[in-house]
Amino acid sequence: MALQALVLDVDGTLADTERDGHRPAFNAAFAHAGLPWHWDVAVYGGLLGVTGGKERIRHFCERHDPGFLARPDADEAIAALHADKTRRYVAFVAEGRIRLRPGVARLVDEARATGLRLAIASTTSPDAVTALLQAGLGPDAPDWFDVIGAGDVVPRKKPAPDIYTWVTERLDLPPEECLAIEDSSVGLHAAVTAGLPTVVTRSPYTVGDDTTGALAVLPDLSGVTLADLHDLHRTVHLGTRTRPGPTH
Ligand code: XBP
Ligand code: MG
Repeated sequence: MALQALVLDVDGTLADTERDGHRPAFNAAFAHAGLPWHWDVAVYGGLLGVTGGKERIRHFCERHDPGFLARPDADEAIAALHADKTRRYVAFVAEGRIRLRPGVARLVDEARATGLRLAIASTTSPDAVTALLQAGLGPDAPDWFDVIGAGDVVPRKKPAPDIYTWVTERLDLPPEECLAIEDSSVGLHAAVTAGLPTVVTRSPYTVGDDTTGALAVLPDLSGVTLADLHDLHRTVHLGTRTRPGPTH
């Protein structure tokens, strides 16, 4: 079966967004709301196991500020904090503070030039995805993607497979005719459980993640051509898992 579409994760895969993008945006929103919370680099790394910003705030409160969750308007307060965080993140990205990872823009160009379909499967908010695509690839870039699955379109976020299933259904493709690119064990688990062969490009927060089940594990996409990805994808159907690409 030939490869028909690349399904790309966003945070950690298209760009290293977490440490210097999402994290300071959360902290700025907390400070603006007069909250004494601050997520340093190490604390935030621990919180990344919980995907989704609202879910991450709730998880933090359960452990460190249960009184906040006892407020009658806790759900609305978390949603408002997260909306403010997203606006701040979008502004950071629009200022050019976050760069795409090596090889990403070139592979997207190659895919477009050869008619390989593109899609996004992310836990982050749609506005955050749009901002990163526009800042990194150009103002029209969101239109290059046939499907953008992001945020709350599925109630169960990664590591649940739902966002990948949501995307492949809308692509109208069997999952095995797609190739996912992910950076984390939670993302890998989501993609593989949904049936997509998956390449992992590790990011700073995910260097120690378990990558069992990945088709290949690469430091990044520099030097990786679309032909390499087609070759890797072909090995799935040979059943050999002979990996022609570099596996670090
Ligand atoms: C990563 C996430 C997100 C981001 C923050 O998503 O888990 O929650 O950390 O973004 P992915 P939001 O790797 O699937 O792109 O605050 O918008 O959730
Ligand atoms: Mg990711």
